[in-house]
Amino acid sequence: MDKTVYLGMTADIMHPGLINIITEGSKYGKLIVGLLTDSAIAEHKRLPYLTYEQREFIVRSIKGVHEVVPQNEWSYVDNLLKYKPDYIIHGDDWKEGSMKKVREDVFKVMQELGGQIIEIPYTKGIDSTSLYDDIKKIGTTPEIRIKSLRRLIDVKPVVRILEAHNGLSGLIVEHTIVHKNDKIYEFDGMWSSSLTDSTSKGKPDIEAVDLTTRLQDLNNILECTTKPIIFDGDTGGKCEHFAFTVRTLERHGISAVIIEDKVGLKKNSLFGTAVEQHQATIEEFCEKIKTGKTSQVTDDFMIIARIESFICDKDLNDALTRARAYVKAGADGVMIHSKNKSGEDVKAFCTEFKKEFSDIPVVLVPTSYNTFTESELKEWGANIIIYANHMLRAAYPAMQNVAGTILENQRSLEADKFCMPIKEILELIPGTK
Ligand code: SPV
Ligand code: MG
Repeated sequence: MDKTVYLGMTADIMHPGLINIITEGSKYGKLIVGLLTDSAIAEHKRLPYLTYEQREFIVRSIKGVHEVVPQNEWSYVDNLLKYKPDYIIHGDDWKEGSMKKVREDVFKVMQELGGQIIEIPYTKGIDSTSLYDDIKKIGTTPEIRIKSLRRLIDVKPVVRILEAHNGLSGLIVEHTIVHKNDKIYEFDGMWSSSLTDSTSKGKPDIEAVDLTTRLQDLNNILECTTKPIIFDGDTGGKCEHFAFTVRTLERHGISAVIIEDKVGLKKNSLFGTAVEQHQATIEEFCEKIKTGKTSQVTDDFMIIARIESFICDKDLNDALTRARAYVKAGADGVMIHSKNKSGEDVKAFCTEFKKEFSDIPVVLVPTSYNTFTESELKEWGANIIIYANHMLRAAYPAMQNVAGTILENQRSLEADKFCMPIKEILELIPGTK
């Protein structure tokens, strides 16, 4: 009987190293490629550029591949137990780093199964991580960027978004990575916040900064990042204007707009009832959602309805009634907002809403109820979590401190320890030299 060989791979960007390992593996028997699904990859690496179906089509056509099967987990264990291969083949690069634990588990299972492990020298000089980095430098297209938010919602337990208000903060969201417990944590995308866009221009958050002005900052972010962007559309303005806003955002490759059900002079929600805030009627807000949905050109763009009932001191019933109407009007998701620290109102909403609409994404902005972790919010029913203002709030005290230190000392020596070294700031942005 023919021997079988198992090879796990993502196979997003094809390169000689992958063909080499396929050729080597097929020398030992029938090669089964365990192709990692998007959800298997999502918590460990960036989502592949190609969909599972596209990757499967490519791999299945490569000489030496006998069969392609889905690998639904980052760990090989389940598939090894299922397919019981005589061999597993892997590059020897997994001896170190984040794949070490995966390798240990493979050794245990293969020992139980009486199979063998073939480790071949890793093909130097070319690998998908450095190819990814090269592609990242080139950037992305509006079409790919728009689609990426829906793909992330589909495969990630929760989509993690951080506010960015200029190119530099966008770069931080794009590149910050934390390695913890054999996993890689990074932000999935950016929030273009009305609060931080206005504040960074010295203006109040009252829709005084117009779309054209906000697009200038957004363009800088688009220029140096590839991750999806969710745009804070405030109230969406007049229906007639919202139709243009939707198309403009779409053309720029923005994945979603969130509009809030307020009317009149909009004030920031975190003031709560300390300022006058008025909610739109259900009918008028539904009209706006419908206008947006009929205006968009692609199927990918999302219009998310933000419910301000708790901000305006209304109850759960009001929030749920609105949510039902907004979904019926075509909203692709809902955001429920609150400034209550306990999180109880938001949790109750999520629980009830998800009973009726398990497939409609829920967005949370846990600025006030910030004691809850992402996995707790996910348990409530959150699909997207937005850290809505933290980059600007972090930057301002740092700048204020430096300004004060210079004034106190009448020179900048003492402030230097709070500043990035000149050499580092000069080299911060690739391509500066
Ligand atoms: C923003 O970031 O501008 C928001 C979220 O709309 S909040 O400030 O919490 O209202
Ligand atoms: Mg806002």
